[in-house]
Amino acid sequence: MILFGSSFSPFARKALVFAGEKGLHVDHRPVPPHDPAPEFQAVSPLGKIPALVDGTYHLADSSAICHYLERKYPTPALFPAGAEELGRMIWFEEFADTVLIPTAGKVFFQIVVRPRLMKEPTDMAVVDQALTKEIPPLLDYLERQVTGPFLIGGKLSLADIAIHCPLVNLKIAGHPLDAARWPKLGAYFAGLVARPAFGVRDPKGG
Ligand SMILES: N[C@@H](CCC(=O)N[C@@H](CS)C(=O)NCC(=O)O)C(=O)O
Repeated sequence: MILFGSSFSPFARKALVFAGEKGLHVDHRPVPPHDPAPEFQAVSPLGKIPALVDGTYHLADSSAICHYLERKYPTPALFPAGAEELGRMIWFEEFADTVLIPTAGKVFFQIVVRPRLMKEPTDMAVVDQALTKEIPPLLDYLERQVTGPFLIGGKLSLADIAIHCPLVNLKIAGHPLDAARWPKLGAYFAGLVARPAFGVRDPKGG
């Protein structure tokens, strides 16, 4: 299996950690979005990362990849069995993908992507607005949801993997979660990143 996508991308990180927790070996190709390599272009119709190639089969979306891997490699299960728990897992993944990633992504884009990759200056007003106004209510919400090492049913699930990814981006950008302000979330995050499969590192840093 080949997984295209730099782990600077929280979506690529989600797929990489998910595969790692399944015990799967993936040949990781840490390309950026819209990489011109023909083998990447052929499997990512929108040029987005991540993209997975499994033999003659391919997929380009982190959620689709995780669903595919869960069905193809059911053990260890990373989706809960019960209807209510499955619904909550999907909610947390959606919350990560559509709310937390875009918001934390503003900080990451301004502090890491613009200066390092685009050779452009950081817009500190955007960073300050995200850090002081937009992100804290989201972390307050998560702080209320966390009751232990995992969000759902006392077991690791895609919900945990998805939620931790944007928190990694904040850390790489030099704004790690303030564990004094969000202590339950801080302990939860520390427990997750201590797991070997969560130790994904981009070759360019982070
Ligand atoms: N829904 C997609 C989103 C993937 C995505 O937006 N990846 C970003 C990198 S973090 C990307 O490739 N952006 C390039 C673009 O939007 O053109 C997924 O879950 O994989």
